[in-house]
Amino acid sequence: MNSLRHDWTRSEISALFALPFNDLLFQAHQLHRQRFDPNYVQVSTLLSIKTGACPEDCAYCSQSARNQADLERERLLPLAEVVEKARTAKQNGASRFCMGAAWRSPTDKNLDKVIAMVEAVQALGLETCLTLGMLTRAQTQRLKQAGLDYYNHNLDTSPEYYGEIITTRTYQDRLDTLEYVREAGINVCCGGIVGMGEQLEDRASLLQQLANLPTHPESVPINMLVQIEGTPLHGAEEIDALDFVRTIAVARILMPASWVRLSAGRTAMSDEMQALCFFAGANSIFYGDKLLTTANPDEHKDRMLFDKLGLNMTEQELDRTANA
Ligand code: SAM
Ligand code: DTB
Ligand code: SF4
Repeated sequence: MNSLRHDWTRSEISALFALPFNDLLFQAHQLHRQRFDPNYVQVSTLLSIKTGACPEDCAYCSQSARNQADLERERLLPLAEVVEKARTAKQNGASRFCMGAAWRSPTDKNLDKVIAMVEAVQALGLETCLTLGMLTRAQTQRLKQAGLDYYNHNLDTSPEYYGEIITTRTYQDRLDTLEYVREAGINVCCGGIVGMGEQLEDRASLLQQLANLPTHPESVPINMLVQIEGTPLHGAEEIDALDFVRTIAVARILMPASWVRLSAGRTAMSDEMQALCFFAGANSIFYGDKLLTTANPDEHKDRMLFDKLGLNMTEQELDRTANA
């Protein structure tokens, strides 16, 4: 099996994007089979535990106080409500529960409350994931002690395009938080968004940033922009479906041991497009009818898709020799 690389050059990545589609998908799928059961898709359910009124200016986001999206703001949810939602997610088949908050960074007081949520969700037998914005080193240590499994913090786009999307925090701020999460020994979930009007080179550059981190993120969410009225990116040029599939395939090739998550944007994708994404190496999704503030396909729809494709949400014993 190939060893993991952290020295991908831009021209190598651009060459992958330029491959004939069949050659790219074949290469990605072969690599996928070497390390993963190709018929298993891990499912996580999201919950927004604190919604809206965010001081950051992310141009895609419904939750930024600077955007004009029609959104009901909500303070930090009570513990009991979070536990109830997590219990339902588990009953519906989720293996991980991800809690997101519209903060630039959590205060230590808020972190205490979130830690109680992590402990309660874990006690239900679910893996836990948080996305709360920037963290300090000390905060990551506390989350590790609480037993947090994953922290999601996205690079969002290329360093070159970043200034068009966010001005209230730097790329380096994001890299710093990712470093603290990694140092603390929490699994890193880090990816980005495509379909924000970026060029193909920006997608190559984002994937280069991710693949050349000292350790690949264990989970790489590839979001397709959910266009939200009242945000600056409403009306942005949409990404071509096959270019989206190519982005998944290149992520799989650059980070062959990582879980590649087909994330936001699935309500706008056909079954056929999602099937190609799974073939290209996507092996996790968000499951349940809501992402943070926007719609996701409901459980029934996803179960039908999984049935049609013969995909499982439950991990089976993998005989690697049979898949090689
Ligand atoms: N406030 C925290 C932060 O930004 O780090 C955590 C929550 S934030 C909503 C988590 C991620 O969701 C963002 O980094 C972005 O990649 C993704 N996201 C937000 N709005 C999106 C949209 N409209 N379409 C696609 N992805 C989106
Ligand atoms: C990620 O990369 N995508 C998720 C999760 N991490 C937190 C969030 C998607 C949000 C989509 C827009 C919304 O529902 O507000
Ligand atoms: Fe705030 Fe996160 Fe939305 Fe940016 S992406 S506006 S930081 S909630």
